[in-house]
Amino acid sequence: MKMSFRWYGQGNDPISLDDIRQIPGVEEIVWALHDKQAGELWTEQEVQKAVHYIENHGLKATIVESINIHEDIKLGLPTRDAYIETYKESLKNLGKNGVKVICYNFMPIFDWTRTEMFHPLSDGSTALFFDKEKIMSIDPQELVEIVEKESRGLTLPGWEPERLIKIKELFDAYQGFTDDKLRENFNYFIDAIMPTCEEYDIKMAIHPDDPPFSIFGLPRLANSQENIRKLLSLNTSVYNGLTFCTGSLGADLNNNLVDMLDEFKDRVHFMHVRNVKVYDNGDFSEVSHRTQDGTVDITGIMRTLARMNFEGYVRPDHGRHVFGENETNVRPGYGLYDRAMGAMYLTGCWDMAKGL
Ligand code: CS2
Ligand code: MN
Repeated sequence: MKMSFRWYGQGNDPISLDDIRQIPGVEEIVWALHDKQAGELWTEQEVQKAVHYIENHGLKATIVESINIHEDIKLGLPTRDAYIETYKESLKNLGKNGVKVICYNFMPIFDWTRTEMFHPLSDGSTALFFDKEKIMSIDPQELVEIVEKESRGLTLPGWEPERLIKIKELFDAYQGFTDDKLRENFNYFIDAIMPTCEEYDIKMAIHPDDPPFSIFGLPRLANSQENIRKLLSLNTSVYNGLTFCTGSLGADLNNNLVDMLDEFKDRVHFMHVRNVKVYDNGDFSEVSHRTQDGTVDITGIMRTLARMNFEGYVRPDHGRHVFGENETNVRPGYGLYDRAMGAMYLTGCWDMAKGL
C-alpha cells in the first residue's frame, strides 16, 4: 500500500506540507483545485503548478480528490455532453502530469452529510456526528443552515456556497428520480470517459454514498454490496473503479466490509480507512481510527489488505479534533493530529500483518 494524506492546498489549508511530511510513511498527497466549480476545466498550467508545489516538498501528487461531477451529468440533461467533454479535458491534463487516480462521487446535490461538526466525545475531543432522526425530520434548507453555521467559515468539499444557493431548484429537478435513472446516467458518463482514462492511464475511483442510505428522498448508487456490484459491472474496465471508504460504508451495519473488500479488490484503487461508531437508533459518531473505538473492523480491513498485497493508495479519513484543535480554525474532520495518529495506526496494522 501507499500511504497518503489529504491536503486542501496552499493558502486554503491551515496545515502545511512540511507538517504532513513528518508523518512516518506518508509519501503521497491527495489534492484538488478546491476553487474550481463542478463543470469547470482544470487547465494544464494550473495542474502543473499544483503538482510542482507538492513535489517540491518531497511528496507525490498522484491522487486527486475530487473533480466534482456537474449536476447536469447526474440528471442526464442535454447539456451533459459539453460537461463530459470538459471533464475529459481535465483528465488529460492530469494524466499528462502523472496523476493516476481520481476519487469522485455521484451523489445528487450533497456530498457527505452530518448534523454536527464538533460533537463532544467522552475523552474531551470533538468529532463529526450524524443524528438520524434529526435528518429525517428537517428539510434540506435547514441542513444547509446547520452546515454553514458549524463550518466556521471554511468551505467544505461538496458544500460550496455557489452550489447551495440552488438547493430548491435542484430538489425540484430530482423529483421522482429513481436509483435506476441515476445509475443510467452514471453509465452514460463512465462509458464516455473510459477511453480517455485508458489512454492517459488514469483510474476513476467512485466514493461510496455518505450516509449509505437515502436522505431527503434522494436516490443512492454506491451504498451496498449489491449496488456497488452493479456499478462496477456496468463498465468492466479496471479504470472504472472504487474508493473503498470504510467510514461511509460502515455507517450501515448491514454492510460486511471485509466481505465487500474481498469481492471488489481488483477494482479498489483507493482506500479511505476510518472508524465510526453506529448506535442502535441509527445515529453515528466519528471516532478515532482504532478498531476498539467504533463499529468498523479496522484491523480486519488492514489484515485483508495485507493478505491481498494491496498496491493501491490508502489514506486516513476524517479525524477527531484533538489537542486543542477544536479552538482553532480547524476544518471539520481534517485536523492534523488525529489523522496523523490514524495514519500511524494503519501503518502499524499493516506492518504487523506483514510480519515486518
Ligand atoms: C470525503 C468526501 O470528506 C469526506 O467525507 O470523503 O468529501 C469525498 O471527498 C467525496 O465524497 C468524493 O468526491
Ligand atoms: Mn471517505
